Amino acid sequence: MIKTLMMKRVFYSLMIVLFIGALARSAYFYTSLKTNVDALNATSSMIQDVLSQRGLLDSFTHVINNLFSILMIETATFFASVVALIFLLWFIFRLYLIEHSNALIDPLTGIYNRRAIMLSLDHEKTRAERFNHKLSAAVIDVDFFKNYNDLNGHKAGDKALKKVAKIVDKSMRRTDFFGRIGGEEFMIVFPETKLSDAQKLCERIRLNVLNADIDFEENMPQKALTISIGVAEMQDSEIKHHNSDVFDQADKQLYIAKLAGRNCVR
Ligand code: GH3
Ligand code: MG
Ligand code: MG
Repeated sequence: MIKTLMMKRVFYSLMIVLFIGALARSAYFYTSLKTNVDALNATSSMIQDVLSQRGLLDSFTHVINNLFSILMIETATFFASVVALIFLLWFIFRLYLIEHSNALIDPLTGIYNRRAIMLSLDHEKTRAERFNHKLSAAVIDVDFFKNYNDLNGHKAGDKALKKVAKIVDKSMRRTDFFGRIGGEEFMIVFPETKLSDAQKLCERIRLNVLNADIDFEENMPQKALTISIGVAEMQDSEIKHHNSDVFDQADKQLYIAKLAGRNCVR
């Protein structure tokens, strides 16, 4: 009985202690929360007070506006730089293309210049040697062209040279290379072509020039502007000993064509 009473007293005492503890804890929590909220409110109203003071808010807005303007200017500058860079790259690329074509194209006729056609010949010689293929070349010379110039003037001579180059270019296969080696002389490189085939192609080219309508050709002694062509095929000895190249051989053949009376293929 006494034990039960004692137990009850301990229980009630414990409950009272717990109740007082919880009350004290709640009071502490309430007080600290209230203090924090008050502090926050005080801070916020202080900021508002500071900002709403005359001039301060204005200068704050001004600073924000300035920052925004700077951002806009920087963005615009960035895009302008990108556009300028793209334009510059395009310009450099165009210059490169012009320089590149100037280095390889003859300005009068628009076909390969001497440098380009000689490079093509060298390249094709190496290929022919490597794969054991045939290779032929032709040298073309306009007949009595000094005569044509003397009769019709240098300007008409230029025009006639352009026309001859155009006719030859149109008469060729797309796999062949054609260039002006200087003055009124041209060269064709025929990859993978034996001598007899190259001669047939050259005969067709000669006829096309003979039959074309070229200004003032009726004033020429032979009543037409004609070409002579020397053709040669690359020889094994040339590959092995690097002597007398196909170009020299074609040039010799051209000389023979001239001696044979011009307007012919040899
Ligand atoms: P051949 O039949 O023996 O070849 O006689 P040709 O008169 O054609 O040969 P020649 O070498 O005596 O004269 C070549 C002429 O080609 C002389 C030169 O005035 C002319 N010529 C060379 N290059 C040009 C050019 O770019 N434009 C013009 N209009 N004439 C040129
Ligand atoms: Mg000549
Ligand atoms: Mg000539």
